[in-house]
Amino acid sequence: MKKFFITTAIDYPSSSPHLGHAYEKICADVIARFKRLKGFDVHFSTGTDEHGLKIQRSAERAGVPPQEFVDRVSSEFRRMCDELRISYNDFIRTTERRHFKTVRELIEKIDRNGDIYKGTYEGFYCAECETFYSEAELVDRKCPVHGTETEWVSEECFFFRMGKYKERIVEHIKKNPEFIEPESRKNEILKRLEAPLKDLCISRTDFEWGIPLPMDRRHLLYVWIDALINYITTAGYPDEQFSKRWPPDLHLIGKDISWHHCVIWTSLLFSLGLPLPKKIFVHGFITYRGEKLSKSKGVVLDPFYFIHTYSSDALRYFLIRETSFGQDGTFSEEALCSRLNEELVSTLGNFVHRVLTFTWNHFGGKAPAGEVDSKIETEVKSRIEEVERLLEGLKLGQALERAMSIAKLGNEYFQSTRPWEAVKTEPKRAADCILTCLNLVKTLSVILMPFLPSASEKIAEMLRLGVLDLESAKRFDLRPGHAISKPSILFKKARHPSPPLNPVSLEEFSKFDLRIGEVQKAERVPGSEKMLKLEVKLHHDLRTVMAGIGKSYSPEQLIGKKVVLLVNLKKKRVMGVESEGMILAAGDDEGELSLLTVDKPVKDGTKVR
Ligand code: ME8
Repeated sequence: MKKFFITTAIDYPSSSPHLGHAYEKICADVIARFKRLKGFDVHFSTGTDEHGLKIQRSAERAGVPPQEFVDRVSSEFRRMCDELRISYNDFIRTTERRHFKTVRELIEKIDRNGDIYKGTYEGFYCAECETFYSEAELVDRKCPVHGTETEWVSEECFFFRMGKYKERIVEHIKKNPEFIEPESRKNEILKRLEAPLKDLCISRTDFEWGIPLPMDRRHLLYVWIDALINYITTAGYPDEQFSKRWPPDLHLIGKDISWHHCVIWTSLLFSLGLPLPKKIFVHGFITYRGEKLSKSKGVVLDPFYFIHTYSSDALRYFLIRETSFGQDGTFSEEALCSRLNEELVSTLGNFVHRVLTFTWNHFGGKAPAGEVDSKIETEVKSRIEEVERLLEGLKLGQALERAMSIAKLGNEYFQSTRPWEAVKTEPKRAADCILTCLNLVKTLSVILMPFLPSASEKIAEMLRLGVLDLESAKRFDLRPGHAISKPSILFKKARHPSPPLNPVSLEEFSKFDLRIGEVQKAERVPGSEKMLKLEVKLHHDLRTVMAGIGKSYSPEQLIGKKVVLLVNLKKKRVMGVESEGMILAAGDDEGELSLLTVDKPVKDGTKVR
């Protein structure tokens, strides 16, 4: 079996994961799942980068010991991967024993090779990206990546002789055009390599949270060296499996860390005498309203919110389909919602549901005795081959578009063959159509697996099929008589998020007279499930208020409740009753409502401000 070893960056668990982290893991997962479908023995690693100044400071701010801090935050990263259905084989944490062992052995080896020496470092350091900068690299004396203040460092440290590998690195990049992709990123690296390559400071003595150097335990290893070595640890070093897995076929990383991988990592591997990765693919950034995601700027997109609101498949679909892999991509909840409703619900979900319910209702849940349409079979085979080519070339968005075009083709074919009419007049034509469509659905369950694992599994279950490989997706071999399960819905339509309203001034807000009142009486309004007629006591008057909360509250539950009432709303007749205000509740029209109330005793009639 051919092997495929793919890695993502390991994330800093200095704060909760954001959508950029999710994006990278999803892209890697699409590739890993595709390779498995093609029969490769895949090792897919991801994890967290847990040492260094940035983590130490985050733990201090949280007031907990660093180990306790990283245990907690790393588990959030892992949960994010699990909820996104990331099919990693190893979730590596750099605070694990196995990693310490590898790091120590390899540092000793580099030292024995004569590539480590003691000296004095003077320069700038950005703790946000854990990177050293020369004065010339700073922008307005700030970090060129984060725009934050850097720190002046002047201390005795150990150096790695990175400079001596410069010519070999340049030669390797030039001789192997597929080593760094996309091309623009490769050119950036080559351009930077035109300047002299300095040796790298690889130790610090002014913090505590890291791996001590074997040759002098007062020095802690520079966190990037510690982090990069994770790829060797996860490959199983020094066990036998290491030699089978090494080198990585693909390192997937973001554009801010290409130098660390293409230059620092490459020179470390040269020093260690290990083969280089076959490819470093540099992806772009997910941005929001034109801004970088950044906790300090308050631009944080929480992946859990999108997974729980729209499903992990919908988020995966959106991020892959909306971006061009290798370039930056813009996130918008509105656009996510549209793609879910228009493409996953109306195209894919609709096609699968139509075919399976038709089979269930008209053919007793079994594939009918018909013949498959060979033109459709040939067309689907060629589209799958196209998806395969695009995925091999890491054109993830285009590959997904082509895979979804098979569902579109299915809908068009179903619509033009009109089996709902043919079943009465030309039963053979209806049987041919449904058998062809069932095979199309089978194809989709396989080809969509890398992108939409949950939906694909659900389709395969409804078709009562086991795990299939890519070759089987190209064959229309689902035969007459094959029994399916009762169909169910694949994707639910989502409501569009409410757009933010125009800003209001305090003066405008103060026009709303909101008061606390107590519900004295409550009764249902005949003929309506939703409407309740309430009597609400304010300071010295009693208001009759009609409230559409009858599906979430019974009249009995409301007696004695303190509610928030808009008292200066114009009077309005509702179902024959004059309503003198409106009570406030959270939720939408159709879902569960929750009344706004107060959490301390407050006199009736008190103003809400
Ligand atoms: O750099 N969009 O960790 P990290 C897309 N620990 N990707 C993004 C992104 C965004 N908005 N923001 C960050 C580190 N990333 C190191 C890696 S590897 C040996 C050590 C990507 O948590 C970023 O480019 O800052 C990187 O690939 C990954 O998320 C982790 O970033």
